[in-house]
Amino acid sequence: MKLINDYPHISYEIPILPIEIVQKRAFDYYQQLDCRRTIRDFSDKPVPKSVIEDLILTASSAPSGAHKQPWTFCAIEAPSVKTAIRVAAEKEEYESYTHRMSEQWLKDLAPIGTDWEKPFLETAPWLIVIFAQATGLQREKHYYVQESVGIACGFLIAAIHNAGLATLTHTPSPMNFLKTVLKRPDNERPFLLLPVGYPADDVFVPKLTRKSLAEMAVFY
Ligand code: IYR
Repeated sequence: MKLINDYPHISYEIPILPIEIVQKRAFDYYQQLDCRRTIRDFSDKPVPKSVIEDLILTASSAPSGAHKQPWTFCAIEAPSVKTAIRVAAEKEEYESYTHRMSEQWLKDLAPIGTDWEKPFLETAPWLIVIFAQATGLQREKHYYVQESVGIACGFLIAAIHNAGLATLTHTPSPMNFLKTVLKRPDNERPFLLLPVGYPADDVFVPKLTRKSLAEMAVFY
């Protein structure tokens, strides 16, 4: 233990693995995450609350600006709350799909096959709504809020996949209704909604390819 600016710092070590093991783990994790797909049809098969708690704890291990941890995870299994969210989300999504989204946007979404109907908001056993805290409850400064919460959501999506469950990054727009339905305080802004559960039987996903390394990475 030593003090830096009068704050305690503890010694930290990660095991130094043989390079063959590092290579294998890097490749295996790529393969594992590369199997992840967004699904839109969920089974109602239950998922224990303890699993959701562990997934949220994993998300909350993400780095954040000045370690302010500017996130709130609202986990919903109550059918009445899920129904309230579905009704409000579909109202907004209907407006978006019929009036607000541009021709180009609708064209870009056509291969994915989305529409304004969001049955997964009631079918999935859990919804996790992630809120970003613009400040603390007493207006304390928070830093890099979007980046921090985005990283935490990335951890969460990876953890959900690793656990053998599925999710979907749902961003109803506008999504301020989530703040009302979930009675969140003024410092919080809705960031993302993730239904969590098992895929329905016979799920289909768009036939997509991912960019090659050469298309999306530059080495110097
Ligand atoms: N939020 C809408 C529309 C939507 C937008 C994008 I960009 C997507 O990649 C998928 C959907 C919806 O959830 O349907």
